[in-house]
Amino acid sequence: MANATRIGSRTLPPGQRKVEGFPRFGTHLHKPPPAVPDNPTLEIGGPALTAATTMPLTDLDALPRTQITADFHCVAGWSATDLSWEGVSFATFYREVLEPRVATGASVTHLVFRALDGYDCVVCIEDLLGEDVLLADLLDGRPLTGSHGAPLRLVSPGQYGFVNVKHLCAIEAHKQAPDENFGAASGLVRLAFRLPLFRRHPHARVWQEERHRYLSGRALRPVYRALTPSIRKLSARRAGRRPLR
Ligand SMILES: Nc1nc2c(c(=O)[nH]1)N[C@H]1C(S)=C(S)[C@@H](COP(=O)(O)O)O[C@H]1N2
Ligand SMILES: [Mo]
Repeated sequence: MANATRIGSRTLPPGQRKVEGFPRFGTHLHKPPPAVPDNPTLEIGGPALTAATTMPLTDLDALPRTQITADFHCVAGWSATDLSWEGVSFATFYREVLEPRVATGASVTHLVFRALDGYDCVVCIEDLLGEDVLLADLLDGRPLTGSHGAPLRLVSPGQYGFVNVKHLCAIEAHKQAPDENFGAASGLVRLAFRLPLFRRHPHARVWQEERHRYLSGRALRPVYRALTPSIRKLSARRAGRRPLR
């Protein structure tokens, strides 16, 4: 699934429905997008690395760039089609930035992606090294807006939207599965994400319909779908447009 150029029918993964455009969506709900610092950075750290470091995002300019066109699938059941992303392939970033810092004898199993709005997500290393996974700073040729993750976001089209962390500010490398923090926007949302109903699937692959850690993705379709309109409404109300520069 490197590139969403489709041959034949325009299929969506099981249980997904196409939406028009690309809505702002997420556990940030009613909050406006976080402010982007003047000189944005990425904190690089975690127990698998020898030392933590702060990397200015401008350091990414030294790495080769990649462009993909892909559909975007939210676990709640909507899909936005034909989005064009540009940035640095995560595999390249891993090879050039993280791998040289891995402690001798340590092997990285999970990465934690943290965002300026407090959101985070744990992702297994094997799900991140495919050609279609990007640290993206451009959407349809323009710098990411506040709605879609300025200044930098993870894009992993083969995994549900919740893996695609917006507003990245830190990446941690771990030697074993870390605890999930559910760093969502508000106390209530944080509580909700601790409920069994929302336990994230560790791989969250869209074609396998891995919507949930324990429950069948298919069975959950109507539940998640029922929540979608209210989340969309809340998220849209405070959607901002804060470009990267
Ligand atoms: N920082 C941050 N990233 C996030 C979220 C969030 O609330 N905060 N929500 C996730 C969810 S559930 C989805 S579906 C996508 C939505 O991306 P979009 O708002 O660009 O459509 O962002 C994901 N990444
Ligand atoms: Mo989502």
